[in-house]
Amino acid sequence: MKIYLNGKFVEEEDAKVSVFDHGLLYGDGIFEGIRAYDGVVFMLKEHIDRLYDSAKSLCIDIPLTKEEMIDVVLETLRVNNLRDAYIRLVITRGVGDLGLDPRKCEKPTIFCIAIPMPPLLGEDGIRVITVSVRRLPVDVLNPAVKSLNYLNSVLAKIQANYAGVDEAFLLDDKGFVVEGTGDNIFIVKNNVLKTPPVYQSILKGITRDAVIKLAKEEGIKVIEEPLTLHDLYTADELFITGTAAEIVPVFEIDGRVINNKQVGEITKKLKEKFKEIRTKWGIKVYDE
Ligand code: PXG
Repeated sequence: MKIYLNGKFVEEEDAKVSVFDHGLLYGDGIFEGIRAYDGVVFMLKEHIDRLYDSAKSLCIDIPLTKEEMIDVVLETLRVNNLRDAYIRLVITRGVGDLGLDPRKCEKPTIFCIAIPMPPLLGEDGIRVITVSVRRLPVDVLNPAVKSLNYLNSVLAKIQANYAGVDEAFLLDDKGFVVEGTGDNIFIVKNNVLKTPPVYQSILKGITRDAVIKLAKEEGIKVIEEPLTLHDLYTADELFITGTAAEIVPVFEIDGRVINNKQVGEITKKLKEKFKEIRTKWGIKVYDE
């Protein structure tokens, strides 16, 4: 496996970063998780736009243009001969000293990894619990910034692991359900698709955006509004979306069974539609 690291492709064993890198020392950096399906990088432009927005927010000056960054992703797939892959693109503040002042870091560290990876949570319905760890409020550390600080999600995942379930849902500081550790949440109630709005503490998921667009194309009404646990417990259908997990139905939440542990009609439709567009909405890796 060849990995892009600061302008070069190197073998995995040579893909090393400094112990003085502020990405490692402080979680000071940003990333994207991206997928390629049959030689097309799904919504790559949207991922790159979100990456540069995260960078702007954290005052990280990426020394590549967006077009050059797109080429880094495409080239990483080409040198590894991959058509289907999960891609991790990471930018850190760079190498500095043992103080957290970012002015000590001269240039960002950039790396890109591409590996074959099946859907993260499998293909079946999953079990989730709501955990006591809350999502960070927007005025503390805005979850819209896809930063290398994922401790909030890691702590939530630890609670899910301890409870023996597949995923954790987090509430915001007001008690509304906002998202999973690495995924957005949707419910279906009376044929209406509902999901938390971006003004709540959430990451504006690329898969979330695609699902909303697909639903609208199918004539399904979509409402972005704050959701309570009661809304989830009494939903007709419940599912999560994310690049790593894709679209995954939830069969059980906090012990409440959803839709008799069957994949709901709207979830099924959206999964089918997603399969159709995932090789179309994106950028081609190879000339064919
Ligand atoms: N919310 C959060 C907090 C995320 O981290 C999503 C939603 C979904 O966004 P996309 O754009 O992927 O539809 C994410 C995705 C993992 C993992 O291991 C998840 C993410 C990143 C890295 C790993 O599940 N983020």
